[in-house]
Amino acid sequence: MERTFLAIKPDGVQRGLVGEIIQRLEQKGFTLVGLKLLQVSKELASTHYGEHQAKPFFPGLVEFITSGPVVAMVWEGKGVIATARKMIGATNPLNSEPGTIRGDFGIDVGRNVIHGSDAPETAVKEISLWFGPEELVAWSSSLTPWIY
Ligand code: 3AN
Repeated sequence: MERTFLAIKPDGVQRGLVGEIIQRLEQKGFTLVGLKLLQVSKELASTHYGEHQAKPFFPGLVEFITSGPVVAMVWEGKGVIATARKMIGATNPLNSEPGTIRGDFGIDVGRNVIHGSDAPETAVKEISLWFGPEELVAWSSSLTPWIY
C-alpha cells in the first residue's frame, strides 16, 4: 500500500491546525501509520530540504522549520502521495485553491502550513529520514468491519 510523508510546519502547529489537518486526511479515507511531534534539528532540516541548498530562501527555510515543533506523519492509502499533494494545494498559497489546506489557511509561501512528499521516490526517502521502522504501525481499517 502506498505511503507518503507529511509534516505540519511550525506555523500550522502554532496556529492550532493539527486537528483540522488530521481530520481532513482521516475523513478522506487515508490511514495514519506514523505520528510524532518533534523539534527539528538543523541537520535534519538541511537533509530534508537538501535539493534547495543553493536557493536564496534556503537559510530562511531551515530557520523556519527549526523554529518550533513540527508534527511528522506517515499516511497510507491508495494514491495517497498525489492525493495528499492535491489536498495540500500549490506551494504559493496565493495560487492554492480554496478547499485545499494552503488555500484555506495560508497567505505566505514561506509559511505554508504543511509539507507533503511530491513523488514515490521522495516519499520513501523522507519516510526513512524522519521515522525508524519501529515507529510505523501497519494496520488496516478494512480489518475492522464496523468502519465500512
Ligand atoms: P512544496 O513544499 O510545495 O513541495 P518545494 O518543495 O518547492 O514546495 O519547496 C519547499 C519549501 O520551500 C516550500 N514548502 C516553501 O516553504 C519553501 N519555498 C519554496 N519556494 C519558496 C520561495 N520562493 N520563497 C520562500 N520559500 C519558498
